[in-house]
Amino acid sequence: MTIPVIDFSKLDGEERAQTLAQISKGCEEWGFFQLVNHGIPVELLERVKKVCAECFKLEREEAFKNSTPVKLLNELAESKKNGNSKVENVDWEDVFLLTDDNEWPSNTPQFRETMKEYRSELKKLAESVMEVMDENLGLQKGSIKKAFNEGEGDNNAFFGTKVSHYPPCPHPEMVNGLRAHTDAGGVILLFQDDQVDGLQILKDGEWIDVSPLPNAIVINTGDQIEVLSNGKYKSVWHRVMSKPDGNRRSIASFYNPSLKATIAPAPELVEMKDKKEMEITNYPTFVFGDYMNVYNEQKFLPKEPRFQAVRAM
Ligand SMILES: O=C(O)CCC(=O)C(=O)O
Ligand SMILES: [Fe+2]
Repeated sequence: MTIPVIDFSKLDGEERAQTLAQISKGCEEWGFFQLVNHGIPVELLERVKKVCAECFKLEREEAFKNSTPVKLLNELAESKKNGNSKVENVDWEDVFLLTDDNEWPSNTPQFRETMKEYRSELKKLAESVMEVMDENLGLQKGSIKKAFNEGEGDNNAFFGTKVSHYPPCPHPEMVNGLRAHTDAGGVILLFQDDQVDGLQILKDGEWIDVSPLPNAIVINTGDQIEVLSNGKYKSVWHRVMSKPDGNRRSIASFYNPSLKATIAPAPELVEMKDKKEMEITNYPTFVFGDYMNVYNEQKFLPKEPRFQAVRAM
């Protein structure tokens, strides 16, 4: 079993209907799919790989060697009684976040320019993907973007880019690269390593590899798209395995609601469902910032209690 691979350029031609159907299936049955011919220039992707690899070497690697996961893993490996145990509550991952207004790594040549350009392209791709979701869900064009941008005052949707490296791990059986979770936000666009795998999704009770496909962008939907679509598009559990060889790079960009946005199932989808099934929606209405407060405490737990917690607020 492999996650769907979809040629995004075919949306513009004779095969538009089939492509919309493939994306619909990717969203409904998988929650994850890979896009090829997505319009991001390969030349830009090559520069992104280069500056991120250089940035890790120059500005991150040394600190990772002294990081908490490395210390905890060493302690466990050296202790006599490790048995089958695992290091708890940490991930074998080096991470930093790029947003429009935080501090970026500044010592790697071309890093800032390249990643600014990359983020601007990825944001456009996110908006195109959301428009396809609007269309497939039978919503007005721009509905998802509008829902994410609502709220008073500073009402912009949040677009963040998380640059991760998963360095080679001496005891992969003792620590996760990233523990299993569903993503909190909206649409996630992942540019993963060409060579080193490790990402897996849970499908019908089985963990499936998201195998590297050079220069593809992996799309997945977070908890907010599940709510907005009234459960038609489920956010899917995924995790990253640590590996003995290779330093895996992954760059995840998140198009998330503004913290002030009110998120709820789209009324169109609730009405249709009610008429057909005479059933009230299972999803709450809440402010996204409240959801994030819960998520930050419960990221690695099931999402249902998160929905219950914000319903009660
Ligand atoms: O590194 C990856 O492949 C996935 C990262 C991820 O799931 C996340 O940052 O939420
Ligand atoms: Fe994730």
